This record gives sequence, structure tokens and C-alpha cells, in this order.
Amino acid sequence: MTTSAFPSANEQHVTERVRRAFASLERARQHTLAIIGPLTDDDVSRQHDTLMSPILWDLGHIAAFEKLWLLQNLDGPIEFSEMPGTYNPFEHPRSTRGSLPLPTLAGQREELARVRQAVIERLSAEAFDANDPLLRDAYVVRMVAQHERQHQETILQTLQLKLGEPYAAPRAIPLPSGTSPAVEGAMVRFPGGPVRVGTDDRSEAYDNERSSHDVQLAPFDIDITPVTNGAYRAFVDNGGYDVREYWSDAGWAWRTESGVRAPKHWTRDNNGEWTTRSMDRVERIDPLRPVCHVCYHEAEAYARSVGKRLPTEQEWEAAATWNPEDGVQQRYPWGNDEPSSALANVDQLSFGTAQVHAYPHNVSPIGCYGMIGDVWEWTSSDFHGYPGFEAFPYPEYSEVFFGSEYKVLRGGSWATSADVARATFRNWDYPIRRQIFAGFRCARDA
Ligand code: AVJ
Ligand code: FE
Repeated sequence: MTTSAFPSANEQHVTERVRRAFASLERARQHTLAIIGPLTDDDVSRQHDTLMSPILWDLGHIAAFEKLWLLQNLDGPIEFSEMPGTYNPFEHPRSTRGSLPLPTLAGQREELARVRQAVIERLSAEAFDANDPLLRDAYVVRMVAQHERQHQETILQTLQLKLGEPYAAPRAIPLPSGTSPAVEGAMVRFPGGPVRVGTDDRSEAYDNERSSHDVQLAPFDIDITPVTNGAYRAFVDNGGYDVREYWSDAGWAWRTESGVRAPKHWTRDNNGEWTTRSMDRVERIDPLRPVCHVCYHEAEAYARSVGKRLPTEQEWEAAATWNPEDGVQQRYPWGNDEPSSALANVDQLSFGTAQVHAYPHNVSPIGCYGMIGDVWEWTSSDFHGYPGFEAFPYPEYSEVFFGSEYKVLRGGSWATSADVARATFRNWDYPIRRQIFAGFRCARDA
């Protein structure tokens, strides 16, 4: 175990951090139960889409991961990074999980509760050794809580793809309304220069967010808001899907093979109006909400159609957190306060996107709105480790996915927990994927 230069905190400070990690674990479970509340045994045992697991699998995997990291691995050296067997994601690819023998919903709820009870007993006796990076500040507790939170977002993707009756979303967070961008696609200038991205945090950040490092950026312009349904509809209606020059070779191949001509979940009704569905709610598309359920190729084609491009993830992060006037990296676009559904559209129970500008505080130092929450934003960057990357605590979280196959997404969506949504968090997926709650904003060389 490495001893590090982490400032040795006083007793009370450590206790407070540990207490907050436990609270995060507790909140995670409340949301799991709220999300699965309306579901039947049939809903959770079906494989609704080959891209997704049966929800019973996610639930069992949440319990197995918690058991592994908060029970077994605390008592001895780490033998494996995922529990061998049914809930090991590497043993069983998603498309095959529908044929695994899985318990009933009641059985799975009992397993979740049983593991949690044992964890509470085990951890109340834990000293959280400050010399162990896994235990220091209860990092491993926060990691397990974030893992449950990320699987909740996966479950929400599954529910949006649900076969049979639509999911009766238990909406608990009301969405404020916003205002239209003064100018469609209005941009703000980032002056360029050296900026700091990433983090050295060891209390919550994943290995792929470290280390904090400086990058030199050329000046660029970036959209003030994510691209809206209104702007994207113009691209659709003007035949953007048929203009070869807008698409990369890989994008054109995808568009031709898939036959796609609009974002996922958009349908044109008999009057020629576009409607979309969010869980059990079907509505005309709202021109003021960010476009959602587009893949990387669609984002890139749209950007080219308006003479722009996608931002790199470094540009995205600089636009979200760097204050060029005083050369300071903030934790969040609005400052250093923890995210909440008062500040941004995060934390899942709104079950949809909000209109742009709906959260007046969710604005970055240079003036970009909505960088945290609503929709993940595609960037042009491949998923690689930062300089000096070190896998911690297991390479199967990030490192095994590094390479040019995946594109990085930033900012979190409405379906991302407030405990996960942060400006340094890096998500990744294949450039053809549309099941995630993803949109984008555009950039341009200055
Ligand atoms: C970070 C969302 C790509 O779901 O594959 C869940 C998160 N890692 N369990 C994924 C994750 C392990 C991961 N993503
Ligand atoms: Fe997992």
C-alpha cells in the first residue's frame, strides 16, 4: 500500500467523510428501491433488448459487487475484481444474460438487504486505516455506492427500452422551465492557454479521472447550451441524414446499415409532427430541450452541418470548470457546492430532460449552461488513460476499455446520481450507441 501526501485529516474530519460515504450508500439503495418499485417479476426477468441485462441481473450484480468489495476484500488481499459466477460481467456478455438462471424479484430484494445488513455490521467495526488508499476516507464505500448508482442508470436505459407496457415512472423531481437560446447555436469564446483538467482526489474519483494535469489549449468557441430538439429537428427535416459530406466514413456506414433517420424514440405522427417518448410519457418533441438518444456519428454529422465540430474532452472540461480570468479550476460549473436537483437536472427521479437555461446556477465561468445533468455530451476524444495513469483499485473498471473503440462522454444526464455527476467524471461508449441518455454541444476553432 502506498503512503501518500494526502493531507492527514483530523479525527473529526475523517469521521465526517466516512459518515457521508455511508449516507451515499444509503441514498443509493433508496433510489434502487424507488426505481424498481413499479416493476413486476415479468418486467425484471425479461431481456428487453440485447444491449441490456435483465434487471434481475443488475440487482444481483449490485449485491455481488458490494459483497466482494465491502465484505470479502476487506478481510484479505484482493483475489479478483469481479465476483466469479453468474454476476461476473466478463464471464457473461449482456446479450446472454437472459438465459442465466436468476432468482425471483423478492429473492433478489432479500439478497440486497442481506448483504447490506452484513456490510453495516462489518463496517461499523472498521477503522478506515488512513494508510490504505482503499479505506482512507472510506473510498471503497463511495466506490460501491457509485457502482450501484451507475447500474441504476443502466436499469433506466433498460426501462426506456422496455417491452410490453411502458414503465410507470415514479416522477418525484419536478422540472423547472427554461428559455430559448437568444440565438440558435450561440457560442462563447474560450481564450485558450494552459488549463488544469482531471483530479488528484482519492475520496471519490475513479482512477481514470487522475491525475490532475495541465494541457495547452488553442482558443475555441463552444455552444452555450446543448443542441436542442428544435435545432436538431431542422437538421432532420432539411435532409441532413442524406448529405454524405456531413458524415464520416464510419458514420455513413452506420447510417446506411441502420437506416436511421432521426434520434432514437422519435416518431413522426400522421400530421407530420415529431413525437418522442420518455418512459410512459409521449409528447411532441419540445424544441427547447436538449436532443437525447443520438449516437456519436449523429452528433458529429450535425456539427459538420452547421460548420462546427465536437469538443475534445479537454475542451469540454475547460469550458465547464476553468475560470480563465483567475486561472482557477472549479469543481463544478457553478463553483464548489455538491450537485443537487436544485442546481442541475440530475438524480434520476425527474425522468426526463429539462429545457435549456432551466437552471440559472448551472452555468460555467465562461458562460456554458447545462454542462452537468440533462444529457451526457459526446466528445471527439477516444477513451485513454491520462498521463501517468495507474489502475486503482482494479483494471477492469477502466483500463481494459482504453483504446480507440470508445468515445468519451461528459457531464452526466438526468439519470445520473448527484453522487456521480461531476466535471471530471468520464463515461465511455461505442460511437454507434443510442440507448444512453446522450446529446452533445458543438465547438469550433476560434
Ligand atoms: C462507466 C457506465 C461505462 O456500465 O460499463 C458499472 C460503469 N462499471 N459496473 C458500465 C460500470 C462497472 C460502466 N460505465
Ligand atoms: Fe458493474
